[in-house]
Amino acid sequence: MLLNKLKNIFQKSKLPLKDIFQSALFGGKKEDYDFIEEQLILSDIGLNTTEKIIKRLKERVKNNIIVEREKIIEELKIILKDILKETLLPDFDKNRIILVSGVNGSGKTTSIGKLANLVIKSNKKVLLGACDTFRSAAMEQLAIWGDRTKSFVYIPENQKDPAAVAFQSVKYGIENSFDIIIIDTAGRMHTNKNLMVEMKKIYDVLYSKYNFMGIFSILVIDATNGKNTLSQAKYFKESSRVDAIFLTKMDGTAKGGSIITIADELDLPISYIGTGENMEDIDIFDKDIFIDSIL
Ligand SMILES: Nc1nc2c(ncn2[C@@H]2O[C@H](COP(=O)(O)OP(=O)(O)OP(=O)(O)O)[C@@H](O)[C@H]2O)c(=O)[nH]1
Ligand SMILES: [Mg+2]
Repeated sequence: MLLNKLKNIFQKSKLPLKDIFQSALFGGKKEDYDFIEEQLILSDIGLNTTEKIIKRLKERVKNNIIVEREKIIEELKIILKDILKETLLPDFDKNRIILVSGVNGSGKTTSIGKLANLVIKSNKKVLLGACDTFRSAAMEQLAIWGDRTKSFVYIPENQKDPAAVAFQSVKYGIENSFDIIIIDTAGRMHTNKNLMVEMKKIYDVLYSKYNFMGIFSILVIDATNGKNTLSQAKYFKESSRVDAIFLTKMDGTAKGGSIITIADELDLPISYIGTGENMEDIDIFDKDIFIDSIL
């Protein structure tokens, strides 16, 4: 995506800080820090992350130094860029299985379509494994993405166990020399214990049998869901290994503060962002552009 377009997308998630900072000088006093702390929390940054930011700000701005408030924004940018991890992308030469999980409606299947389209453009053969056996409509939806992207969709016959389907998809993919196998899973609420156990089973089967395929596990998070997603995402991270986050719906009303909090608290890198409903609406997350745009 063009740089300006990407900036516009990110600017929608702007932190509501700047007007306040422009108002006066920063004196490095307790009330100055309290004020910034309050503003960060009002910007949807979680308590832990806010405390981390304030601590680092104090280290960077020597006490009692009076500086322009603009300088504080620059310092915050440095701190926030440091808090966000470096973007982590699958290496499609080495990570041949992409496992996709997330809560209901977060955008998993759509993002799989986008990823398939990306990979196919580099002349690789892609298989999509329809492990969302929960609803038949889910398999149909994946089949549509298969048609659009010209990737093959493995649809199980008489097999309802998603872990078994994951296994079969990969087996089929290897036997038929597919380069990349992307596994779609059913959306699940983190509070549904059985479904989380099922997710772990998919994960365990793949890792025990096909670790050599370089599994890359992506957690899809709806960026417009705010901090609610944090506890959900923590459960996913606990029940299966997650390598990176795919942030969807960045074209919507995503809040910059909650994105920073999610990435910080989960201690996970962000890989891609979804910026619309079409297969081209995918971009690599760039933390520098993101932070410069939201502050
Ligand atoms: N605007 C926008 N919409 C998106 C994006 N990604 C997905 N969607 C929409 O979000 C809705 C849900 O997407 P799905 O891909 O079906 O989500 P899912 O996680 O597979 O859903 P379940 O399988 O039911 O859990 C659809 O209407 C998608 O078009 C995005 O980046 N931007
Ligand atoms: Mg789906």
